[in-house]
Amino acid sequence: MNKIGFIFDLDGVIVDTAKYHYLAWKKLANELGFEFTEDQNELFKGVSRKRCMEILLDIGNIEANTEQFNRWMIEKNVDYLAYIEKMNESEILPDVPKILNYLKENKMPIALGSASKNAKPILEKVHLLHYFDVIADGNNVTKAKPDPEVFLIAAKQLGVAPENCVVFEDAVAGVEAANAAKMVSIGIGNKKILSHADYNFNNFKEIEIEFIKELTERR
Ligand code: B16
Ligand code: MG
Repeated sequence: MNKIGFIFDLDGVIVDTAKYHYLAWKKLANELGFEFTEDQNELFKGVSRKRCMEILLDIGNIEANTEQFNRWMIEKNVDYLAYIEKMNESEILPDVPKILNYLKENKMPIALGSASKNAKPILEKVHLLHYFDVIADGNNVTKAKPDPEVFLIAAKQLGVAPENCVVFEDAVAGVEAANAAKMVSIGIGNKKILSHADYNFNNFKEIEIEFIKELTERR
């Protein structure tokens, strides 16, 4: 078996925190006097907090100075953290532990590659933090996905060449980032939307251990 690094996105891959991001952004939008729909929330997936704030203000046609912009971002995050506080193992997406256990048992390096600045507390809440050798997240990066920076940092910290890394992603920007990093991209979710991924699965229930084994043997 070759040494392959496995990099997991967080929101939409390990847990579905998008619903909490949505509720927190919606509350802010409503306070600012406009609606924010679940469809619009799709634009926020995999996108940095700052960029989300910019898109939200565009939707509401609102101009903000830096002080307001930062204050609203903090407000949103405080509301989001209240949801995170209540999370537990039941929110882990189906069969994620099956893959993590297999990788751990076979001593494969595992990293998180997420845009979130709240990644560590979320992994702690759902009791998955101990699986990860490396956490690359919104706190380490200067350039958001689709820039490959977060995945390249993860690979470097794992000590694995980018071309020997496999990325699990649910967002178009994330798949593009993995491809730009010359990593194997695995799209989790709608195949039509994630058509640029090297492989596609609707969820981890569809991923057989045999497939993971093949990835480690082929490279
Ligand atoms: P935070 P991922 C992303 O997570 C979310 O999909 C995106 O909606 C969010 O804005 C971003 O994290 C930043 O999150 O506000 O917690 O720093 O998919 O990259 O794991
Ligand atoms: Mg995601």
